[in-house]
Amino acid sequence: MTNADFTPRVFSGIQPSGGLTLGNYLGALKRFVDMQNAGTHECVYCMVDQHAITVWQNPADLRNNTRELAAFFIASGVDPERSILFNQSQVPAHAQLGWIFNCVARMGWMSRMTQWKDKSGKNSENASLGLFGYPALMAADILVYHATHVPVGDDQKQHLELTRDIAAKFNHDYGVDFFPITEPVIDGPAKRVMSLTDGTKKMSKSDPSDKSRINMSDDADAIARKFRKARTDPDPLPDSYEGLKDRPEARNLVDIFAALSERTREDVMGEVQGMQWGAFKPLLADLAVEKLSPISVEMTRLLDDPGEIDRILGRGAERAEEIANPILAKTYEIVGMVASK
Ligand code: AQP
Repeated sequence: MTNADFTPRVFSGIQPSGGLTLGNYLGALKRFVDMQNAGTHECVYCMVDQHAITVWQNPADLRNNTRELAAFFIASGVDPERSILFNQSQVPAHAQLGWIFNCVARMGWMSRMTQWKDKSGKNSENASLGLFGYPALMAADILVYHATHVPVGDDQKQHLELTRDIAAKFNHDYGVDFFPITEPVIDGPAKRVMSLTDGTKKMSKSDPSDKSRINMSDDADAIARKFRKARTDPDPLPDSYEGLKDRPEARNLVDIFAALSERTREDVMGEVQGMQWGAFKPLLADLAVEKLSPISVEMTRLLDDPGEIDRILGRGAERAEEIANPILAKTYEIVGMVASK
């Protein structure tokens, strides 16, 4: 079988660990909406609460962050009728397939994951077993839907390669052609949004400096201030995108502008070439406020009714199970588990 024999299906997830950034929006959410609206794939989107607890989460915060993330999805344009939207813990098939993949993935593969090395740091003896096993659960999140495509930011590339390795090893070991070899979808100008204070580092919610990122909760003043203060070099914008090759901070701001305005980098360069930062930064700030403010206003409105958010997620989980449970049952059968009830 090739991927063309599987139903075209997108899966992606975001951790409800709080502190959503412009990186999450441009690298993930906005592209989830684009894939939904393209109408070519069935789209399954998940708040991966079981991944979030691989590092400590205060229970009350986890509950709030899950609802806030659901509001972020919906306010950004994910339609819970057209896409399937739910939180991971409510579909036990993820964890059940995750266990099987724990037995397929090799220790050596997992130890090479750069996110494991970064997040466990020098204190890996004290990191949770879940943090180490995270990529096997992520493979299960994807493959329990036989997802053919996964839109993610560039930082998730290695985990998707591991997902492909797990699928291939399972298929090989059991002599089946059961799991698709999922294609990562890592494209567009904002596949890796960088920090506003250091163009060589990813924009991230865990950066100690709030100035390094745009939070989805930032108001217009904060957005304008952060872009105004964003680190750049003294030169004006060059004539072409190639001219930004060795200018990571400048390139990042142009990439953000292109992604927010849904234009190509070349098109943007045609407009802004030769500009000084004093002229470009306010343009960028205005654009960001124009695009992000309606999302945060809508999030606030949705969060006024958490019961309705829970109802939407519950319905999404039921729809997700209709796809996931038969795939899990077939996996058990392949593995040799006796279906005794
Ligand atoms: N800076 C980014 N640029 C592009 N895409 C990004 N993503 C995250 N940051 C960027 C994408 O957002 C999705 C959700 O990722 P996650 O739930 O794993 O969140 P995260 O990667 O933990 O977010 P942070 O801010 O990067 O957290 P920390 O600081 O804990 O590492 C993914 O598709 C991811 O690629």
